[in-house]
Amino acid sequence: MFMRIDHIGIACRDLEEKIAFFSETFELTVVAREVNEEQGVKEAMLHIADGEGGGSYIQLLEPLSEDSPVGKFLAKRGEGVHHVAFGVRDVTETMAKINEKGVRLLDQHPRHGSMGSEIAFLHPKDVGGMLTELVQAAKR
Ligand code: CMX
Ligand code: CO
Repeated sequence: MFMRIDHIGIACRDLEEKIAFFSETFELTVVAREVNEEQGVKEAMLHIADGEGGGSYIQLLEPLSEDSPVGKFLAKRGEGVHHVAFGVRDVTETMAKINEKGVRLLDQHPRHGSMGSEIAFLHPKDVGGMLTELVQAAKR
């Protein structure tokens, strides 16, 4: 089902400060910066490696508002790992397969993710406390 870890999403208060930290400390390169209004985030993707069906990244996330998913997370838990995203071949197919096993989908249909990807989230309470994202990378 999972081809690779696509990214680790990290909630932060100051995107520019965290981009500087991650790129300088770990010698990572920012390959995309986007504002995703639907997800309520301003984000940056830092490339780590290339894998089957797409790359793997660190995703830095700053909330656009306090009542967005990342805004609420920061208020409750502070900065840190927010979600883990797995690369899948076909997100719609994978959502259906996982939902059949009783895991709640937070999205009924795939949404737009970073760099032209299609994404969907699984409820953290059904995945041992880990907010889980499925990613079908854009065709290269
Ligand atoms: N990881 C693990 N648990 C989480 C969590 C996270 N990121 N976010 C919330 N939770 C837990 C909370 O701690 C809370 O648990 P308790 O009841 O035990 O305290 C419970 O889930 C409910 O949390 P809440 O603060 O009341 O928030 P909501 O239920 O309103 O929303 C969630 C939680 C996961 C449904 C919502 O954040 C969501 O839909 N997320 C998916 C979309 C998203 O996160 N987008 C931003 C990233 C975009 C991208 O990657 O591109
Ligand atoms: Co993500």
